[in-house]
Amino acid sequence: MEQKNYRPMWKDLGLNLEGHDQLLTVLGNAYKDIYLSQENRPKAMQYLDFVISEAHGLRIEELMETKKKGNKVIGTFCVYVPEELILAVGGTCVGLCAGAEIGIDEAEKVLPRNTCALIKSFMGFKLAGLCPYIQASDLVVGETTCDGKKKAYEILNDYKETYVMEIPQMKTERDRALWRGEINQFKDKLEQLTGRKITAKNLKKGIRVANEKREALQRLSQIRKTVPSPISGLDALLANQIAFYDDPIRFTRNIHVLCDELEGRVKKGIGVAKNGAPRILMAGSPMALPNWKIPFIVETSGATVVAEESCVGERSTRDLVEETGETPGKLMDAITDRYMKIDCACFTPNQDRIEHILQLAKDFKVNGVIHYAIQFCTPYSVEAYKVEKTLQGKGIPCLKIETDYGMEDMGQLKTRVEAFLEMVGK
Ligand code: BJ8
Repeated sequence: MEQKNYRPMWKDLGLNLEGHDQLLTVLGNAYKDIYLSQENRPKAMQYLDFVISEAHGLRIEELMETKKKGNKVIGTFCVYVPEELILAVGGTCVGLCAGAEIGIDEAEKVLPRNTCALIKSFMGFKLAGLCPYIQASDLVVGETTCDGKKKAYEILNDYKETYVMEIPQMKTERDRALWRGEINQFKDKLEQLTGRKITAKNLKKGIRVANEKREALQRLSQIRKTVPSPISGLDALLANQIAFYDDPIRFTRNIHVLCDELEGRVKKGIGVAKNGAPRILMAGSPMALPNWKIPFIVETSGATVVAEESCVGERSTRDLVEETGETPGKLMDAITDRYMKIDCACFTPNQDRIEHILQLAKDFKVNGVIHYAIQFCTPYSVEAYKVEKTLQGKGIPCLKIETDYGMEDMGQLKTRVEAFLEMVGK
């Protein structure tokens, strides 16, 4: 099929066309090398391959179409932003580009060099004019999670209106009250932006759509508990990454098609890796699209990643919003409670996260845990100490990795991962 010419749309969006062409070439080649070279992929992955191939084309065209109808597009960087409220006003919530080493030179003009790669990436994408999602967004919603993000949003706001939600740092009743107030204020902001009221009816519908997406991803996660896993960690990670920007209803439907196929594989005992391949849990910082570096190293070294304890994974799909409330207030209470359960390392203390890691290690019958922190991410790299200590206490091997989005340390990381896999495989 001939590729449609999206250049006029990209030009209207104010993208840097030359840089954007280069970006698409690099990403296309990386996808071919990392994804399409995998053997024994489920057929239903073709849907996700298609979504990736049209991530800057058809999907952006869809966003522009919905905007023409008066609907708003809201860009986000964190799973704390409640998608349910955005859906309630007929909006679309999209995760913004933050997973590639792009526009770093531009980013480092406004940010210190020792800023985490995710933050440098989103700033770089914006300043270099390479992210069509931020260009298409009517509003960016940030959050006061880590210090780096919080301060970077002040700078981002000079280039794109950025509304910031205050996330508490602890989980006491007082913190819940603060977060409940933030949800209310966000509701007011959305109503003002769209001129539409949030009602019990549209909010219930928004909650259902977001819950259904989570349920589909939970089903996918559940299937990966099987030994051997019928899907690679790379493919499952891709599903979790695409969840942040595909149309939620279409995405949910297609994840169920994938799960049907995987359940068929399970019945026949078909796995993606050799029998006895080590099963690995990845824990830590989120892997935003197209950050595939560590799972690629792990899986090309003979192991399978069977779960992600991450916001691009279990942390954002584990909990549903209770749907029984009959007023907007009651439903927002339920949204507040659901989001208060997110165990981001920005919270203190954060014992729930340690418990979740132990539970996942048990449920997914893993041979070892790789703790991944994006370089210069203080919350996750500091918390790694407690994670490792607890796992060691339970006799579960743990490898701590800190890295950025660059490829320079691939060889060194591969050596460390291979040594770890050899150890856990014994
Ligand atoms: S709820 S994990 S998505 S904040 S990697 S920018 S923490 S220095 S991404 Fe996150 Fe929300 Fe938490 Fe999840 Fe800062 Fe660390 Fe960088 Fe991070």
